[in-house]
Amino acid sequence: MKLAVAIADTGALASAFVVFRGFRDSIPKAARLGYDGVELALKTADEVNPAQLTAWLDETGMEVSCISTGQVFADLGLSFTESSPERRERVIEVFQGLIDLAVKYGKMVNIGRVRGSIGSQPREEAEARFISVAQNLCDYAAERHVTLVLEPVNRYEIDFINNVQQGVALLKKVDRENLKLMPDVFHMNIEDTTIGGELARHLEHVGYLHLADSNRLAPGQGHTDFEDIFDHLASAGYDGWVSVEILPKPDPDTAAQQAAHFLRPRVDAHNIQLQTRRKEDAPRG
Ligand code: LER
Ligand code: MN
Repeated sequence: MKLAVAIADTGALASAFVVFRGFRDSIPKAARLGYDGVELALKTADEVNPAQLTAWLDETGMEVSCISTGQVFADLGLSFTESSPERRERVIEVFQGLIDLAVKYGKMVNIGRVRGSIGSQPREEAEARFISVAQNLCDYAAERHVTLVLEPVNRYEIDFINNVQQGVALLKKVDRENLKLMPDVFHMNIEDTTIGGELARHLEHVGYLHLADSNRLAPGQGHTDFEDIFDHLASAGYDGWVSVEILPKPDPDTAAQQAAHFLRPRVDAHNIQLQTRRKEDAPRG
């Protein structure tokens, strides 16, 4: 398991849901706090200068965990369930650029609110449009060894795919191996029957995790039971990224520091548990 924090560059909308802004400063800052990587919130691939980004990553030993796409929805106003074919073409084009970038950075691209909503259209129509765009992009991504991760988001933000079970059902309809889920425990606290239990039950579909406490502050600052979540992740053997996506409160530095202070020891203990189990399970001889 590796630990990341969500960041955007300086030009991102104020609504971009990240802890730090400005790649140049936040990558070394996150490294100093003990994170293994950064999740990049992008709108289009040309926001990144690859030579520059690679230099900042190499200098700090950091990785990109995932490219997140909330700004494709919030800033560009695009979504997979759009009724206009031209606008669906445009979202495919933007995602192809982000998938190309992910080949070098993280090998993972998220689908959050950009999946779109049902609104007043018949559910089957919206779902069929989502499936067609998702299949098209999964096939493009598979050739490049990139995985797409669909994030269930709570009902107060969107009306399509609110919990993990709904996410799994849609994954089965899309039927592509490189489409996984990105559960966010903040949304799960609102929508799912349990958090740890649901994660463990559907672990084969989980590609990535967003962590925040019940109040969307740093883990440890609310009432989410992270001991239970980590116990379930350990017994199910989760070995992917966990990424801190929290409100930058009381300020970005304090929030990122609180999250790292709470999570770093738990991630390290989790990795020791996985290693020990692997040794015990290895054939003797
Ligand atoms: C995005 O990862 C997310 O969790 C959404 O709630 C942002 O609006
Ligand atoms: Mn999230």
